[in-house]
Amino acid sequence: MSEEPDPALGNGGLGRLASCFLDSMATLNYPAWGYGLRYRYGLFKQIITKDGQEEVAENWLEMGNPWEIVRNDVSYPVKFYGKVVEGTDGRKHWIGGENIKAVAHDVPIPGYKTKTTNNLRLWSTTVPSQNFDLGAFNAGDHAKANEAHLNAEKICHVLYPGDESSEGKILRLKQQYTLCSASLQDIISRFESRAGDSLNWEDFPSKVAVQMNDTHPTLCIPELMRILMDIKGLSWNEAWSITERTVAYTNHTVLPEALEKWSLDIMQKLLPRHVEIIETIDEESEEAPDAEKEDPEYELDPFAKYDPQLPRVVRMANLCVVGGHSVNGVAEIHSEIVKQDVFNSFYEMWPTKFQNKTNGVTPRRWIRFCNPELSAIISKWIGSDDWILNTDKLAGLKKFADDEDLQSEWRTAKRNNKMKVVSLIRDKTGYVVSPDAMFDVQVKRIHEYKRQLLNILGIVYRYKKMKEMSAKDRIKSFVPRVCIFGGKAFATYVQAKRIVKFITDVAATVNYDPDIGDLLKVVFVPDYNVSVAEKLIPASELSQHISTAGMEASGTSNMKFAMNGCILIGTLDGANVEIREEVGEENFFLFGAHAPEIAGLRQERAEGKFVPDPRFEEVKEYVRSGVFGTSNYDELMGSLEGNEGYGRADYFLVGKDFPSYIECQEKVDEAYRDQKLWTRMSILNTAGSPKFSSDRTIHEYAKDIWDISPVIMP
Ligand code: 4GP
Repeated sequence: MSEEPDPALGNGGLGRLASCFLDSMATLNYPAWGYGLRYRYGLFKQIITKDGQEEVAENWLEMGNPWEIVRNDVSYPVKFYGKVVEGTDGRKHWIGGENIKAVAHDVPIPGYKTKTTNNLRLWSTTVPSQNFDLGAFNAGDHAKANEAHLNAEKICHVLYPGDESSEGKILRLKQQYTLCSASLQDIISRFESRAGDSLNWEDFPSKVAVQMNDTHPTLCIPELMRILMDIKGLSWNEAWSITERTVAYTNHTVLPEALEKWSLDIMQKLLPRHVEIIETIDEESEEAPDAEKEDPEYELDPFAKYDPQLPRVVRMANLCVVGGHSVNGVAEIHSEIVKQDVFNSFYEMWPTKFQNKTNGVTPRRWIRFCNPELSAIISKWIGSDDWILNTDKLAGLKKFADDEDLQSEWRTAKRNNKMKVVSLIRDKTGYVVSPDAMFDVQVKRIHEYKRQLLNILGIVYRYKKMKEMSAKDRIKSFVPRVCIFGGKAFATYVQAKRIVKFITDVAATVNYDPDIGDLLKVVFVPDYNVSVAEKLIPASELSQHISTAGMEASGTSNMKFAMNGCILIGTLDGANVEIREEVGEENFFLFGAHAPEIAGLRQERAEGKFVPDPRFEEVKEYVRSGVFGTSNYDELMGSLEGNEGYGRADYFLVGKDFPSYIECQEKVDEAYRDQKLWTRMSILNTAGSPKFSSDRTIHEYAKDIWDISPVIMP
């Protein structure tokens, strides 16, 4: 039974990666802190109804949080709006405006088998005490008296508040600035108190490294500049040199719509001093060598307009690249795309800034904790549990991959884990599934580029073929499968929500079809989160990582599945490429177009030159015939065709990859029929996963970007 809810502090791979990093940094004794916001409510709790996904508030703090220590003694002022004036001292002063207070909540992060415990410091927001309007309150105007409170507290109300309205946009920018300002003030105050009388700002970059996890903390750059110049009295050149050597940037996505752009108007009002600083950074960066190359205005100018009709925007990722000393992608293929495509002009100008840091996951949570039975088997066959701290030891399983005793223990552990998921599925969906079927899983945020639609259309194709056969042929031709989905669609992402609804409709038809029985079940597990992942991953036999090549930066669940002896079906994308190299090509089911082909294929598609496979046409027609209920799937199917009104024609190339996907799925069935072969492949996935420990990743960040060494407390 679970005693407490998951912390609702993240949305997907980005936040979960940070959690793995915290575990590794503490375990490896690196002196490191994590910073974030203490959201009162998470993204949302997902409920699945007959209409698809519904969102309700995720009140994870309802029963309190026993793991945090409220630090009322650690708080910092944060300002918004106001104006900038020049003081008699020649410094800029940011005055007036709205003033709030960020209060620290500390979450201790103990390392594994070490005394080191690091800190995750989360900020909540409130008003400075003198801001409570006691006069208004006593005069009966309670709303007015509480206004400042509400304004301050709503900053940390929810993770990723809707940002379609301008209020929503302002709130998000306030969140980002609060995180940057409070965290930097905290870092600086620690630096000053440790330096004592020998304070020298030049030492700052050798004592502090700030790693920006995506663009949300970009404001660290102008904020550090502001503090150093306006408060500490340094010159522009001094402050810039310190900032640039302190800050580094990790890019986690190449999707243009996910690269943040902030309206200059909003930023100007909310953070007037920061806009002055960004403008100066912009002017200075234009003087960088070779800036005239290509289209420097467009590429380099953080203010560059996408369209002269649109208001000016600040492109946060560009600012990160200009202001940081290091830029990294999160898997080899992704880091190449970052250099050759997304930030190519910058790369040509500063080639040495760019690096790769392939993601990793912590083996403590993602094997030892979530899969105790498999862990015991691994320790027994390797001869110790050292692998928990040194995943290289997992390679020791390779030599036993065909050993019948290991194989039998391995299968028993998988079967026991599957039994737990049978119960979970029954509890959460009411569906009864067989533990003898293959568990085929796709769990991740619902997004068109991740192509849950390809998976479900493959299932529909399978179902149609089953229906066309006699009972005898059906049993001969198909391996029984339980196809499991999980993941949240962002509340305003209409197409993703259609996909959720479609999956649940297919489930409702297939699961009650007496012709099919246990040969095929489809399940959408509601409210996917870390706790659900901890159960599903150890029980999975096949997992799907089937994004359009070039679009998934890395993926991290692919690593967790491989570690737990699950075999992957996937495209050559993100970390799949490296996983396949490590576990061996014969232990990975590969299909689909490759990244360098994608642009050409899209062009072909747009020009109407694409000839769809008849099996793809057949499956769409079947869906449209109404087999899966009364819903009209015109928009969904139309998006695969680019019919008028449905936008870009199959931008994610579901149609192009469909034939190779279903053919690959036939190979999966074939391999699964040979349980010895399958178990060997499974063992070799675990044995081939040492590289994907976040310990390896963190050692690389420490050495190549932060220049820090482990510190063992006496
Ligand atoms: C995710 C990427 O989509 C995923 O490929 C990657 O593994 C993960 O970051 C960690 O690097 N990005 C996000 C996001 O979650 O919000 O951009």
